[in-house]
Amino acid sequence: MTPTITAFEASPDRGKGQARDMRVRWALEEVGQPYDVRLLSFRQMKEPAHRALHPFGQIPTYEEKGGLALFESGAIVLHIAQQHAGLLPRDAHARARAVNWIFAALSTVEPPIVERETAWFVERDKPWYAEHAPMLDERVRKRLGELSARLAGHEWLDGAFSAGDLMMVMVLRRLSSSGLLQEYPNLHAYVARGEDRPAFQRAFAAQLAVFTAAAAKG
Ligand SMILES: N[C@@H](CCC(=O)N[C@@H](CS)C(=O)NCC(=O)O)C(=O)O
Repeated sequence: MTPTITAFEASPDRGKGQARDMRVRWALEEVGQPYDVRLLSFRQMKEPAHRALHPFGQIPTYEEKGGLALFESGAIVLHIAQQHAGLLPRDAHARARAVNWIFAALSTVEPPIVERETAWFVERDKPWYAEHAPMLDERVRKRLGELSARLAGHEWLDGAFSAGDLMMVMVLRRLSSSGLLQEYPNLHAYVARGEDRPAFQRAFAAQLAVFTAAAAKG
């Protein structure tokens, strides 16, 4: 059975591929697994039918044969990578390290990026924002500097491209319009390498098509 994922009916990022269904789409494209998409409005995301799948009323979710339903982009990408060849190395240690990088992306690199983003959305008109913003930038820079040092001149984080890179590239892409990523040329090039992958391009085009159709409808 073709798995079904959920995504925004009209993504607030206007098709820039920042919504987290993009992580799942990219993983499915990398392993060559076709998928269906159920589009949801913000109202539908908070209704009981969707909350039965996602306790926090968010996207993405993932459903597959046998009744398995998952939420959390990290858990979904990991599941896809475990079910199909192509996103995790065969060697047990290398596989564990790739999983390690998924967690690093989500639990160590993403939080300061999201904190910075959230402050911009909800606090930028507040009197304290001008003082707070440089501190948030510094927290992001700390992680970028450390990650940049580890990546050094390598193509990917640990050998061949893996689900760990997929997640890290997706997390770093959140900084695309911030100018911060450009301060670390190897990370900037790393994200560009991820975005150049044909599977990324297919996933990006698919989510953009959803936004374009929604915009045309008005
Ligand atoms: N930790 C979750 C975060 C999910 C999340 O924040 N989803 C956003 C879209 S990218 C969402 O549904 N936002 C709407 C809302 O929270 O009401 C994951 O990685 O899947």
